[in-house]
Amino acid sequence: MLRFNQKPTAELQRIDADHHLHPFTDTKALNAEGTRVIVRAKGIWLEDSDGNRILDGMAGLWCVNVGYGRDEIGAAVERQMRELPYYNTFFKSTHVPAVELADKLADLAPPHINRVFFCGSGSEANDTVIRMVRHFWAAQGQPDRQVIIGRKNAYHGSTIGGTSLGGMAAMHGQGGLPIPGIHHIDQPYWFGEGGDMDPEEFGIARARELEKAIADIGADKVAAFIAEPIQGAGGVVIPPDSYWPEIGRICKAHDILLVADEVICGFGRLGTWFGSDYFSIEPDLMPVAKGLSSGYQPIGGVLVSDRVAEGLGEGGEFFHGYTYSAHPACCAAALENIRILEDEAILQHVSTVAAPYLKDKWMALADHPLIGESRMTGLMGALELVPNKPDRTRFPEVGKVGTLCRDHAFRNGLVMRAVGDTMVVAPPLVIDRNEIDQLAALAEKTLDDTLAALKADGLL
Ligand code: PXG
Repeated sequence: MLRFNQKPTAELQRIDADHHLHPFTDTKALNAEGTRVIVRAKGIWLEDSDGNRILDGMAGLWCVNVGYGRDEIGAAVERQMRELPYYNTFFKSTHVPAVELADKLADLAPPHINRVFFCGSGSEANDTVIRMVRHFWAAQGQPDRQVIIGRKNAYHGSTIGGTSLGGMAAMHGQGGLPIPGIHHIDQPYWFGEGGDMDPEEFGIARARELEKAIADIGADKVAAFIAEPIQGAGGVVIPPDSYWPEIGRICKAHDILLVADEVICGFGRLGTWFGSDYFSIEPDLMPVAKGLSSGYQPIGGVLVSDRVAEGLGEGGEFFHGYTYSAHPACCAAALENIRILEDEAILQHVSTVAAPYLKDKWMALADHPLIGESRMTGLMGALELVPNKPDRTRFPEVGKVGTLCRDHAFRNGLVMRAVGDTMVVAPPLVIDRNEIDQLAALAEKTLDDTLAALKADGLL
């Protein structure tokens, strides 16, 4: 039992302000306002320390795929903790949960992917990607293939490697990133950047930026291209249908390794095991994390194609690994999580029930006067907030209205994320029809409240 469970909210907030530095936070501003204290959760519902029930439209941070309160996962972790709480997988050792999870992942991944390198998070997975693709090419006798091409506004994590691969300008602005040898091309974000182009034509144009970058840098210097099947943290950027096939063609034509960052899209979010299955992408590497354990334990990995695994094998020792690579308790959580996804047919629930039903309701929100576009694929959705519906222009101060809308959502008992002036949702995959009705109703009320507040302040 936690010693602090009985403390009042204000005291928890004070102690938190005194001692806890939060991720991605302006600490001074947060401490002036006070944190929200979440005490428990069940299914898709959070409860805060004041007893409020909140619908978690973000599945934690895009990760609690099987929903909260799954005692089976806790029990599996406890069993493993009693049996073998820790052992490493360095120095000629392995353990049962690592063997079993690796076998399972090879089963779920596309046929040409049969190996996994384990780590503790999505960021570590992407740091592994950088080291792995560069070493792979060196082992092939092409040590000059070092450049990795990513995309602007992509998110691949917050370590130095992850931040560098990602295309978040604000993150690069702190601490002199990206590291050398990373190049960024534009994203396939039609609503924000498509101009007068038709979406499919725009998809091809953005994919061809990869071909141009390869030509400019020289194919003999490019190691890999990395992208999320659907950009999550960037604002649920769903590429036009033309985009991924053209990217695939370009990577093959120039023998560039294709890395599909599956940290959000993996493990059922699009109703398939991987986003790559949904878009028919043929990746060489797939970093995974989040939904692998539904966030119950911190675990990530890089799923590796036969070609890359065998190529690496020619390079002698790969000097890379983490103390917690294949942590036994985390592997046990992931295995139990995957068992739940399979036994409860949760992917089928997403593809045949939850995603189509939520998409219907979500697309109807496009009629709201504040919404310029609504989009949804699988259980990843976005709403573009605009001041003037027909012409796709944005509010002058990016993020102000998004933040206002997010605050109204919380007040209404709904977690939605604001990415600038784009509202995003990615609920737990187990959300049922009745809960989808509630999510949509809360989102609509939130838009009405935001519109009323903007009018009251003379901003519209
Ligand atoms: N790749 C992708 C595609 C991600 O979305 C990471 C890698 C890094 O994973 P770790 O486990 O190191 O955090 C992510 C993480 C947000 C938000 O606010 C998104 C993420 C993390 C934190 C916040 O949308 N995605």
